[in-house]
Amino acid sequence: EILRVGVVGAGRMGSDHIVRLQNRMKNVRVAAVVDIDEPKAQAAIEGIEGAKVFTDFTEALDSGEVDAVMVATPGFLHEQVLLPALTKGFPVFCEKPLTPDSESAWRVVEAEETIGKRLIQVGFMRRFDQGYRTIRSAVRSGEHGELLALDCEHINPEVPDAYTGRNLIDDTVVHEFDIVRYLTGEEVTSVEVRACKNSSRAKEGLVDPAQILMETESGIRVSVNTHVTAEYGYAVTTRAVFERNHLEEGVDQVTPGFEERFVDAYDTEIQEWIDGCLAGEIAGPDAWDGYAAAACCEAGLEAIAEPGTSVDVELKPKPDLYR
Ligand code: ISE
Repeated sequence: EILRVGVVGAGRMGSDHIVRLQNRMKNVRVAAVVDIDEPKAQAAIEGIEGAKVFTDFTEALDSGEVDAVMVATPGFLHEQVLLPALTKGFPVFCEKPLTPDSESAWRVVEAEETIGKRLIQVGFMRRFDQGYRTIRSAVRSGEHGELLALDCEHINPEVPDAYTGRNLIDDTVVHEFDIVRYLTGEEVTSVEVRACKNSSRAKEGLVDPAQILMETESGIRVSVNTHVTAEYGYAVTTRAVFERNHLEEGVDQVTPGFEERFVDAYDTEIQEWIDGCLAGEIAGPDAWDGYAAAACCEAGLEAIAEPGTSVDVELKPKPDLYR
């Protein structure tokens, strides 16, 4: 059986996924590409037999030629695709963030809950990275004692022109919000931002570098050093501080961008989604994870406005569907 995927958004991530689906994934084909920028969509399907271009995603959903949807538009445009896709019963892979704020993310959670079935997998690809999986098993097995702290680095060579001050939180640090929840198996309870000397390379309104501090339910301390205009490359590292050992991951891995750094993670993530769609069972990070990350982002945005202040993360009770 072959899964026919409609990709919405032919930007940096959408095009990367199209190449992945077409060249490296099994049991799948790109059936449609949707982008308001038609030439861009056209360029993305070049050489892909049978793929069609749409400028309106509802037309693609109603075409009868798509079995599953991949959403790769900018985060603020996700909800308008997610809600109709859910109503029509399509399994969805949604790039991170699910949506940029918790109110809209909660609407997505509620829509899925109403259907009563998991249809969305959120694109937190780090959960599929071997290094993170190793740390997570050590947390679970307790072989090094309790996990006490996580010290992380998140370096980007540059950010797109459209990247605003808030994107540091809802586009970049959103990965750490999720991976901290994944590694610890706990919710993040508070977020604080420290801002000191700012880079002359950062545009107006962007705190760069920054240090984001978090705490989890059991009191695990997390620090994330961000620098998103670092020019020299892309680097993501984690040091997990256990009672009797420290585990490091990602050290010495500097790549041009995130595509290369996480290529294996992306491949595993997408193949598992394809397999899940074909089996009728979606797994991986879910809409609740997307909502929880959005709630952390909200606290993060409040924290960035008031450096040095710790802001609590507020979560609604978790619906049964995600337990
Ligand atoms: C980008 O959108 C990503 O998802 C990358 O993984 C992240 O490192 C980067 O900061 C974001 O802008």
